[in-house]
Amino acid sequence: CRNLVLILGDQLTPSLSSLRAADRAMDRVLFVEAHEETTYVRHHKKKIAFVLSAMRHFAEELRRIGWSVDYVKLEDEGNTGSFRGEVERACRRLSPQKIVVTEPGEWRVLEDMKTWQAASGLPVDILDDTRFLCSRAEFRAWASGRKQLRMEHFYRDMRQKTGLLMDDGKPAGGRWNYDADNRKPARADLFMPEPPRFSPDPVTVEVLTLVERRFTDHIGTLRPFWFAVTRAEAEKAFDAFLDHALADFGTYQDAMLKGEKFLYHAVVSAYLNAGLLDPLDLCRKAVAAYQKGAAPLNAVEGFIRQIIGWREYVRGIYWLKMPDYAASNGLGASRPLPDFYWTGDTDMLCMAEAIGQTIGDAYAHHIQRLMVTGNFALLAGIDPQEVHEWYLAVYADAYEWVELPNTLGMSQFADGGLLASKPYMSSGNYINKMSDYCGSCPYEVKARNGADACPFNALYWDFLARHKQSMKNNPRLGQAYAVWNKMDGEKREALRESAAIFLKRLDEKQKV
Ligand code: FAD
Ligand code: DLZ
Ligand code: SF4
Repeated sequence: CRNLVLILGDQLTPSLSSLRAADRAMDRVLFVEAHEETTYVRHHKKKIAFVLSAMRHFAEELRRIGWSVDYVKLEDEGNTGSFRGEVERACRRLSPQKIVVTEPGEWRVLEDMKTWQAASGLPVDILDDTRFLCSRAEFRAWASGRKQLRMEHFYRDMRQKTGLLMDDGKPAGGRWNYDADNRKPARADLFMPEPPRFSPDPVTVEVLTLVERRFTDHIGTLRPFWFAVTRAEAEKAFDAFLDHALADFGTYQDAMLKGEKFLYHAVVSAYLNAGLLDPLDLCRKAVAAYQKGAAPLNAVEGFIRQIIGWREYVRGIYWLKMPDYAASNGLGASRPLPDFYWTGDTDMLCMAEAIGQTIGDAYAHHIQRLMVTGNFALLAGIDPQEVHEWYLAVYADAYEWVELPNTLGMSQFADGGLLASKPYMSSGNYINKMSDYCGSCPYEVKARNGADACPFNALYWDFLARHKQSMKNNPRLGQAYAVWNKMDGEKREALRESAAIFLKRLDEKQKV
């Protein structure tokens, strides 16, 4: 063949830059199921099954429209288990003149790709990933010379750039942000839309059998497997969100309810990140729903902010700050990740719910990730590297470019406040306000200290006390420190002692 075009498991997009640069008649497309990719963290079984099945379906789709495709399955004879090994093997087989790839989503893979030219003696073209609205170079230009890299400023530029919800250069409705109308707790008797479930076809069934056999020691329940694995199915899932959930997306964005995994969330991140859905297309459809009166502005603005704002912004930060970013540990946290993150075996009901559904479906919504599992790890001083590996492994939507800044920056405040102006942390009070968990929890959310008290309470104050030196001047923590400073000494001592007892139990691996 003329060129060898390698497509990665999160590049399943017909308009991918490498495919656009290729010629059906002369070039060969290569897909590789790589042992290294399936195990560089111990991904959730459903995540592996999703990626492999979606890859196989996409390869078939390309074949159908006339591409020549080489597809190396995980257990094919001779599979070397790595991208590099398989590219070398394909070069020997096909004698291409050039290797063409779209830049990968992870730094480690890009570094590897940079060595391929020397190793193979062939030119390697690494093309921009044009599926993002803001290229790496554009983000770098946006960031240069700024003292603070605030998402809100970036987001406004992206609104201008895309014209989404803009009227003559001004934000629709007169404001950029409608969060004041959002973030209400939900009631359990509300109508809850469920994301559509797709039955595994023979291709998926084969993958499920493979995953079941090969990845027994990975986290997660494999069946029932209900994810979309093709573009057509993913589009159906998004249409269902538009029809049944978008209108209430904003209002209940931060709510949590027992047994309700999805509430009014879109549940499309795995599809978006793998390339089955296009971010701008989703935003345009959401805006169209607003324009025809099917969804209010607070919902639609909130939704597009997550995609053209947060999603693009964290990617920009990732590429701007890697590789040093991955090692950041600004708070010096070093406690090992408790085992119950892998099993859900804890009395804390909020944690058991978030972890339990994560094990079941490789999904938890944003506030569960940020204010339950993330909040706990932050307050308990868990080593951010271990927290990062956990988030990267357990969620079907997790790739380092999006997971790392969310975990180290937004959730663990390990990057020294680059991404978030204050740590996202709370006592049990916030969880109680936003959920119905606490009523069924053996811990008492209103109690501040003592064996039965909600652990988040003492840990919250203990965290503030531990980090007083570095955080007391943060204006956004002024109120919390004012309360702490006014508290009488005995109360403070009792809180710190309660936290110490809890952390000791954690360290001794007692059930908490
Ligand atoms: P919705 O709530 O319906 O939002 C719609 C879309 O907006 C999402 O599909 C997603 O593409 C985008 N989005 C929303 N918030 C963010 C965000 N903070 N960063 C980037 N995109 C966002 N998201 C991932 O895609 N992959 C990850 O590995 C990941 N790791 C996270 C780790 C932590 C500690 C935290 C706090 C958040 C993480 N997020 C991650 C962001 C967010 O939690 C998920 O995108 C969201 O829960 C996906 O569910 P959904 O599709 O129902 O999203
Ligand atoms: C996540 C993942 C998994 C589990 N397996 C594969 C695989 O076998 N082959 C592949 O091409 N990609 C896989 N992926 C996605 C890659 O890890 C992803 O493309 C890189 O991390 C870059 O984002
Ligand atoms: Fe979580 Fe505390 Fe509420 Fe229990 S009482 S569910 S531990 S916030």
